[in-house]
Amino acid sequence: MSFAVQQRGSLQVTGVAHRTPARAMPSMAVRSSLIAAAPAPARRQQQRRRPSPPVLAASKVYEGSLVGTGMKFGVVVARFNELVTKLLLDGALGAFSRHGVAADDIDVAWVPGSFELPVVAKAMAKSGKYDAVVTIGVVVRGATGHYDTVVGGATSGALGAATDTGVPVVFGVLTCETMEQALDRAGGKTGNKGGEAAVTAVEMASLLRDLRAEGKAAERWL
Ligand code: INI
Repeated sequence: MSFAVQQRGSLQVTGVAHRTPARAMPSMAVRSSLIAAAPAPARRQQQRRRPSPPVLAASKVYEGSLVGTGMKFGVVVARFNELVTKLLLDGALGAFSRHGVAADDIDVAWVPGSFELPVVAKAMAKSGKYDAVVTIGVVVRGATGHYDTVVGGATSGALGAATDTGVPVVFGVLTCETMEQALDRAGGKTGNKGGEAAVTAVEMASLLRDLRAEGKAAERWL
């Protein structure tokens, strides 16, 4: 039996398209028929393993680089729960710096609360001056009767700002049950989500830059 497909190999994060190394693997159709023919316990085991779908030999894989040198970023931060949002902002600025982004290439805008993040994020995205925008906020369920409203507005607003402009708008808003949980995620026990948001912004900006350079993603629709 000859197999005309390959499986995706391990990829380096370089920001360029990769051709994956060849490795003989049965096609999905062939594997499905093998699984269907197997006895039930073996079938269950196969199905649990869920192999990632094979990548065709001719495929080209794009993955954003984590080097942000020369890129420009906007950061919108909520003052509500400022004690924690400041820690998230510090985490984001530190991560940008570690990933090659110059301090001069980052603009920070403060807004009253998380509900106000999207309008400023979208306005910054539409300016055409930024490769990506990061939103930072903290919403604590116990602290508000309108938790769902604030979280829903911030979430859908950030998503809309990104999809309405073609500029990545990264969601660095903590949605927590307690202030303790928020502190854990702002440089405490479970890392700093502000830093993670900044790295996501670099990766997304780089991915779109590479795809656009080859005409494979639409230009920003500002
Ligand atoms: N804003 C937050 O960022 N976090 C919260 O926990 C919060 N609570 O608890 O209400 C909050 N409310 C303010 C809101 O974001 C707006 O600023 C306000 O509703 C005015 O539009």
